[in-house]
Amino acid sequence: MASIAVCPGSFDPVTFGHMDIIKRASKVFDKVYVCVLNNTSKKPLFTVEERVALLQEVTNEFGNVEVEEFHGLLIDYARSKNASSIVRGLRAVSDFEYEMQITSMNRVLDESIETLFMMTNNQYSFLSSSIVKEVAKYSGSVSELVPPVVEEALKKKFKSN
Ligand code: COD
Repeated sequence: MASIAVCPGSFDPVTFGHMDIIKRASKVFDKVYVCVLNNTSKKPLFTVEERVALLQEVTNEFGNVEVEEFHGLLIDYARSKNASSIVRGLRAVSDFEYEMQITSMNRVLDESIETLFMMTNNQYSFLSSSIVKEVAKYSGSVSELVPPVVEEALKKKFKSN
């Protein structure tokens, strides 16, 4: 039976930190679904369609990765894909409390789907979409943090705002 995982997130926008987790998950699982979901505590800069398009472009090189959007509960999406696992990245201790909360809730909703954590690559331990947006907003260079296509999209977004 094929091993299937979901890498969920807001991806607003996708960064090298996200890509590192997706790439590593794609080596562990036969199939990885990257899913753009709504995080009610965040106000996104990019539309869902824009986030999906950027993710598709930058994960194209990984043959077993598919990008989709879902409007609903992550656990329902994972179930619909027959996924055995949800893969999340962990950065600092500050990520832990939030991750523990959503992992516990997801386990209450369906205990058969495991959440697995991958430690961030050291070089991306400080990296988040929020930091990228803040630097780009004030015209700083984000070329070390995101792929060129995302850098371009950020430039356009802040020019038109
Ligand atoms: N290094 C390693 N990992 C990283 C890095 C980095 N530099 N940056 C981000 N990551 C990881 C994050 O830890 C996360 O695992 C993933 O990449 C995505 O990150 P974000 O910030 O884009 O995504 P989040 O945390 O906003 O995603 C939250 C969800 C959208 C998954 C969540 O809100 C959700 O499941 N929403 C749907 C409704 C639902 O089911 N809620 C849960 C029930 S309580």
